[in-house]
Amino acid sequence: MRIDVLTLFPEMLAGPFDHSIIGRARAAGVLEIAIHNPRDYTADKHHIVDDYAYGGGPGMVMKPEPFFDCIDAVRAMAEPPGRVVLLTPQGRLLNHQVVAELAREPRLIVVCGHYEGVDERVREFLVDDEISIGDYVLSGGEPAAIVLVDTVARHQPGVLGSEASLEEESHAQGLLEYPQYTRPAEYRGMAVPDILLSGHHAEIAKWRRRQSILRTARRRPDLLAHADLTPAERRLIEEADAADVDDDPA
Ligand code: 4G3
Repeated sequence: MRIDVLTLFPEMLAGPFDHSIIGRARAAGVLEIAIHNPRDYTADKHHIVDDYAYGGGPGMVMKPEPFFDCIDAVRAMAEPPGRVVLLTPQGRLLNHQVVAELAREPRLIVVCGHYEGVDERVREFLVDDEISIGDYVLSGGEPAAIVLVDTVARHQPGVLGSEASLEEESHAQGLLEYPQYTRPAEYRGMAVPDILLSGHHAEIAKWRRRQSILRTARRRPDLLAHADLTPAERRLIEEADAADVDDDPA
């Protein structure tokens, strides 16, 4: 997969794209990332990328020409043309399903907005998809682009340790993750649950599933609507609700 990122602040992205999951995906050759600055596609002496809003009002608006010219040039660099994604608070909310959908694309062109927004003609005629990483406003789209690229990178085959780990992850199953422990078995009087030290793999799997379900019911009941639960597991939640049986402090 190839991802082209358009940003007026390329320095904000260089570091994050060189390390951890994204760095590994690039090193493995399953993800190619190229960063472009629309300012480099301006023709005027001062390389102006923003202007006052027609109709007045506070703040600046990003001009259309640098985006159109930059995307024309970027599209000519490789095939296929690529879906253009704008990161904006007005976009559809990013979640596991949206990530899985974007991760199947052979190419994405990700646009980071700034100021009070971009000229509406960019949205209307250049952008295919508007995505938001959450209901809050950022100073610019760059942190959102890092989130998007990271989540899409971990869906590329061969990026995670084993193919199984993505499916087991939080949200893939519509459930939150179960509690994890490592050594020591007791630390400052806090013990690891006995079951995890028992070596009974089937019992451990049952305990983890139960923890995932109860934790999701308590913290994110909205996720249960789409979770794949057996009737017995649905009853478990009702019983826990009635008895308030829950070891989760949250
Ligand atoms: C306004 C994305 C601001 C319009 C970007 C871009 C939050 C998110 C910006 C626009 C952003 C988000 C830049 N803030 N929740 N700020 O994903 O197109």
